Amino acid sequence: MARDQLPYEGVLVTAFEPFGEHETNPTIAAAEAVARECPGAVTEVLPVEFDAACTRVRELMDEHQPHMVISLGLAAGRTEITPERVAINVMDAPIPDNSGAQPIDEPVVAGGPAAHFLTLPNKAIVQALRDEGIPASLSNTAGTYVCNAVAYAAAEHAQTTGMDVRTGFVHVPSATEPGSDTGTPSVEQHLIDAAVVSAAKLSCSVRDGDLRTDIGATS
Ligand code: PCA
Repeated sequence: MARDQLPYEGVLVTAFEPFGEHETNPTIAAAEAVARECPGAVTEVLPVEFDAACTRVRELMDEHQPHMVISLGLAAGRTEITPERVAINVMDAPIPDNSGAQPIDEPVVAGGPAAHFLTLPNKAIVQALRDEGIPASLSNTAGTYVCNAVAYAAAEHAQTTGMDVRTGFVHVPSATEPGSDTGTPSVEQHLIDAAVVSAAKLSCSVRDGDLRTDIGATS
């Protein structure tokens, strides 16, 4: 007998381990929130290692054949939840990754295109989060560290395998530590969790295209 499909089957959400000077990574709790609130979604915490993380996201895609990949990363210093528009084919690491690797100006995929547009409904996500009172904006750069590499690897894998999947990336700010003021911009963890859950749910309801709204940037 065919098993009933759970509502969020086919959604893959990845988080990252802590890295660099960060003792925690708020994406882990956000992925746990997705696991709780989106039945059927697959979640996994990736190592902050260029090679291992890119390999693992490809394996997860092969294994689960998702229709949507939402990768999450910490962007300390940002003040808003920021879906990423694009991933570029370069690894230029300002600090070593958690395995000690520090590639400088190397491609994520040798011979791959310079960039991939990410295909989540990013503007619809930004609009929905703003409507919920959560600070959000569209980002035009995912940086050149492990997050960008994973976003690129997933998009490239989707294209080269012909998989019918939307791939995207959402950077989140540091989470506010209760009672502490570190001076780093931060958003409360429960809002980060709510934002990521909303992004996952919304992406499932907007299956094609995106909103056409003027939230681009002049610089
Ligand atoms: N943020 C880093 C890597 C892991 C993470 O959470 C980045 O933005 O590249």
